[in-house]
Amino acid sequence: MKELNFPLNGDGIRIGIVACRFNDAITHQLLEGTLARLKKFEVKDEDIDLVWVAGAFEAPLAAKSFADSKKVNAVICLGAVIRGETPHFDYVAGEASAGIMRVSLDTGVPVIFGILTTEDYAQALERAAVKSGDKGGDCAEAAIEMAQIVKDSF
Ligand code: INI
Repeated sequence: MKELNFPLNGDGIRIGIVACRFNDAITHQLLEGTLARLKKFEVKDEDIDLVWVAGAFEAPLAAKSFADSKKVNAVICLGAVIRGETPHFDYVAGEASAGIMRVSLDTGVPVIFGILTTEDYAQALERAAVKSGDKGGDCAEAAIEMAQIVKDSF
């Protein structure tokens, strides 16, 4: 058996970030954690592109534009869909997650699902804040790891 193991190394990896303006205070927390963790693992600032979209529903298409450009090794989508705030939670959250997975599989470019889906605002804040859940940081690590797997492994 050959187990593929390598330390996280973001040097030379290019990242596209799609950030949702809806619930933007949450997205900013996620973004802060993502950028800090990308830096920690040596992703260069000039190798990061950021685009803002209206909400989670728009995230898959923006992610596809990044992926199709072939200028990034991974895309990270950041946002929050909060059940308490919308009767169409299931549509927005469901389409965002399905769309992101589809873009990833269709293009071969890893697209990381950093869109929180929570019951209420407090839960979203808890998961997003750098000092508590730091989901944005986790997404940065997942993006680097997947970029390395796709680039280097097989
Ligand atoms: N978009 C979100 O990112 N989060 C939400 O919680 C949300 N709610 O509550 O509706 C939301 N709606 C907007 C949606 O993503 C689109 O931007 C909009 O429908 C225009 O297409």
